[in-house]
Amino acid sequence: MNYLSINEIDNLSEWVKEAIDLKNNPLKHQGLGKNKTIGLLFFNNSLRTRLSTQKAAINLGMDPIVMNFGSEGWALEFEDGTVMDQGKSEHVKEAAQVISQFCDVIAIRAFASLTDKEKDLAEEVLAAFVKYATVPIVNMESSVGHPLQALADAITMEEFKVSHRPKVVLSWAPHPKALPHAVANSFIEMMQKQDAEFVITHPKGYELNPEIVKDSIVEYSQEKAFENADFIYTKNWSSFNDYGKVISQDNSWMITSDKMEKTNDAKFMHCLPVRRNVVVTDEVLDSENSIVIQQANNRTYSAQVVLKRILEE
Ligand code: SN0
Repeated sequence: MNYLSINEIDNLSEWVKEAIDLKNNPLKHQGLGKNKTIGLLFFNNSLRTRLSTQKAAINLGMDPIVMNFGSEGWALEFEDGTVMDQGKSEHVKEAAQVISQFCDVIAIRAFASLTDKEKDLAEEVLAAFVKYATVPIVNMESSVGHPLQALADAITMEEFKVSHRPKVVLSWAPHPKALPHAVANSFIEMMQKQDAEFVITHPKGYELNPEIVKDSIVEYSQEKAFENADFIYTKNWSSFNDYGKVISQDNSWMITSDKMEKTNDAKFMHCLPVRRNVVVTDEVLDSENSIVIQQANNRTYSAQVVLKRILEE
């Protein structure tokens, strides 16, 4: 079993329940991963993903080993048939097979380039490891998705929801840099598996991939979207149509207390890292209703339920 996208989850409520059980008793399956190694490969920065995935592995008795390709690994070539006379030292074909001999599971973080839409949509890095590795692969944020984050989000909403069918709003917010679509994509795919009133809100021009949004509701008025919301999930992303571009930094989209007051006492969520007073004000982020720290804690249990299922196979 690989964990490449949210679509790997057959029964979301069962996975969430299992994660909450693991949270209550994290060391229960400590024998499961004995003498098993997980290799965490990073092509990009990480705080939560790196530490929570290691923590999850340790809770299951596994030994994590970590490699940073950005700074320490050989620059990898992903294309077939290339003449490797430029900067790339090693082909993923060898690298993935070699790493598979050292590891029982390989987890990979490789963000979208945001320059080559076609390669990003084809999941160039993740797909190459799936093709050439001989062990299960876990996605720790690829160009298209961040399914460990979305599963942690589902766990968090289960813990904090006050109504059976909450109103959940995914709101774009401004950011100085061009950010990937992965977190928003997986959150949408996860919400499509939930019984909830789900609304996406963003300025015109920030439409996400229609193949992911499908028939989820898009409301261009942030104010209208926030009415009666139980959860405000905030995330910046760059334009998908004008691929990878920052087309607006409209700070009237920043999450403020005034806006939160229009909701049904909504909880504030964000995957972190978050830019204070750009994406969200200090006041909201430091408020009682902000659950970003609890949300980050659930990263351990989302990773743990995934690794447990892989080990059990
Ligand atoms: C990443 C993203 O996909 O948006 C990772 C989120 C888990 N976020 C960033 O790269 C933020 C970087 C910044 O400078 O604020």
